[in-house]
Amino acid sequence: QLEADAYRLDLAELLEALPARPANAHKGLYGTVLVVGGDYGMAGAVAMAAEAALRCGAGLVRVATRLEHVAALVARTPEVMPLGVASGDDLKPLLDSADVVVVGPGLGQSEWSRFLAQAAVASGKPLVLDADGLNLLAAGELSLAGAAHVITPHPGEAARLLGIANAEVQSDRFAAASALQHQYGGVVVLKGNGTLIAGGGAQLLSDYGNPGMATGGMGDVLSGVIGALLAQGLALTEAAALGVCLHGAAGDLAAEDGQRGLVATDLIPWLRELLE
Ligand code: NPW
Ligand code: AMP
Ligand code: MG
Repeated sequence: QLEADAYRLDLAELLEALPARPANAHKGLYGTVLVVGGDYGMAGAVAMAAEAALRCGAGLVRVATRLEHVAALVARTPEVMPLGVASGDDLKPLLDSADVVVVGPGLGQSEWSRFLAQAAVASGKPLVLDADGLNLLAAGELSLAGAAHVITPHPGEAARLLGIANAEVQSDRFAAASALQHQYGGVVVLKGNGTLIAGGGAQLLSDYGNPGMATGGMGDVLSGVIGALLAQGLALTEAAALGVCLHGAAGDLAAEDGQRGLVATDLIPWLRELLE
């Protein structure tokens, strides 16, 4: 049934979309990704998205998060440029300097979260909307009209966005992905066992990935991967398709040491390896 309904993606073919780096390359060629999120209790989500973005070749990666989380982020990954922000106004200069904005990893749904997400959407920059960015969208707090975007719901988030039960999403994932694309436009990545990518035309299917990936933080890594590919100039569908396959294939390589106990950061070194 799957083969009849969607085009099955091949990682090696998709990787051809990423050109080799010229000898005179500089970081400005590879874009600036801004990750917005990391409310209290979820600082790790932005750390994972940012590190994944760096390991997928973004030129610069900034993070807008709670001030209290900045020191820990720098200590873990000094290449990441985190800044504490208190409001949408604080976010403006970071948005101005970004080529792509990843909104949602660990963002929460507080007033702080809402103001940051609204400022990010208003910036007009290409967006990857995940996690609490999607919850705010489902709650009617954001309007995506006009912004180029990739949304990356897991089935629970997709159910909230569509106002249906989780089981209903899972009973016909093709229909759910297509309903999301009609409702929200842009490119939809419906995550899970057999991730679907819907961008208006035919649906694409990635069968990379494994049940070892059913653990916290996996989706946060994916949002950073797709953000980095967009920042390097890939089109929305291309970045979503390559990002999903790269992430799944990294999960498969990491799972060679065992699925149980696999963690999201285990994927990160494999991302780089696969991109060579
Ligand atoms: P159930 O239980 O089956 O009814 P939530 P979250 C469903 C941050 N994180 N197939 C499932 O529903 C994120 O970035 C931070 C079927 C499940 O209970 C977010 O900002 C981390 N159902 C925030 O936490 C690490 C599926 O959705 C429910 C499904 C909340 O995100 C963790 C859970 O989803 C996390 O990433 C599937 N394949 N997948 C950190 N270290 O900082 C999910 N569901 O309620 O949206 O919560 O995904 O944990
Ligand atoms: P999230 O729920 O946002 O952390 O995202 C989980 C990530 O792991 C998504 O990219 C899923 O497609 C992937 N994943 C989780 N469980 C599985 C599974 N059983 N098979 C394949 N991929 C999975
Ligand atoms: Mg998630």
